[in-house]
Amino acid sequence: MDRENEWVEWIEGASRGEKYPLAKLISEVERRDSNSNRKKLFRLLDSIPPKSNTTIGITGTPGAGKSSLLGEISRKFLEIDSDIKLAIIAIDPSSSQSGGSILGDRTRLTIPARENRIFFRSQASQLELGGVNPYTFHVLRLLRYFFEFIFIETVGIGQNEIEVSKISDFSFLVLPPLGGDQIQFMKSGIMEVPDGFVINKCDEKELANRSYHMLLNSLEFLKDTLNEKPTLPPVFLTSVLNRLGIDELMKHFFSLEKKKERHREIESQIQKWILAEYGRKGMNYLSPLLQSEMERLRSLAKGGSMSYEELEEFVIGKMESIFPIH
Ligand SMILES: Nc1nc2c(ncn2[C@@H]2O[C@H](COP(=O)(O)OP(=O)(O)OP(=O)(O)O)[C@@H](O)[C@H]2O)c(=O)[nH]1
Ligand SMILES: [Mg+2]
Repeated sequence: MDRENEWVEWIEGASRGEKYPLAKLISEVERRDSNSNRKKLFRLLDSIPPKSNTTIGITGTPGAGKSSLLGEISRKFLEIDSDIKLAIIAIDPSSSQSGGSILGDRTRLTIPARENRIFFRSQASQLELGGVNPYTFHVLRLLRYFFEFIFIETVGIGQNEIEVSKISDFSFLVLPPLGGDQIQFMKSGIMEVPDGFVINKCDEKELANRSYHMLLNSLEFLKDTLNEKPTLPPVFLTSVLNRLGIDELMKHFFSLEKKKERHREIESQIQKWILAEYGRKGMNYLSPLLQSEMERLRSLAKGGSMSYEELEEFVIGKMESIFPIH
């Protein structure tokens, strides 16, 4: 069967909620150098009526309970009688194992095989600590054709949190109950990014209250340091262990009003791509060139006929001749 016919079949299957054809489609957009394939595939996908969807990035410190929360949300989601569908992409820092096994195993969540309202996918991370994979964006684009809600779990705060907030409509930071070192990073400005905070593992009331006030104080402090005073993002207290606070969090997720235009996401991806591509091409040109210049540079440096600064200027001049700035 030719490729496009196969794709049409997969798209039909995925639209019916079948997991295997959807997994096939995902593999297709995750392929390296898949530009021409992707172009055709997304053109085919555009024939499906668009769905309205919300994408939510769940990020936070390792082991804070992100997967457990998503597992619990999935469980509750399945109890609700509705047509809407939910997908979860977990960017796994340590493993490239496929499927929902990781999330499922960790959270002991068992989803009936025939259940087609929920879909899990793990994606190997490029970075050691769970950063967004270059293909996450395309997988997200693809999932938007089939699911109303899409969660993306990534590990880490700071850069990863910013990355995921660029490709999702909303992002939430999950933290364990707070300690002194957390207060430090809150002051660093990272706290401006998320649309909400979840303090998980609030198994005891006292611990929960203390953490809540600590976080609130830090946010107030941060707010005071900003010129444009933002409204404080909501803070949720949860315990997966005692099944506390999950309903409130879930209700909030499902009531979020879209705030981001899709084209902003595309702009940020294009910008990222251009920077990476420009840099990669630049290095490809420069490496052999500089290799052959190295001998000359070395002898110039050795002979003392050029100062260090002149050598620097010389190399920069070479680079500029390849990639003119103006
Ligand atoms: N006491 C307590 N433990 C919890 C709670 N939620 C999760 N855990 C435990 O915390 C550990 C880590 O949970 P995960 O859900 O894997 O955390 P994660 O943030 O997804 O972890 P990574 O993806 O590895 O960063 C597991 O042993 C969970 O059982 C909670 O509310 N209370
Ligand atoms: Mg996890």
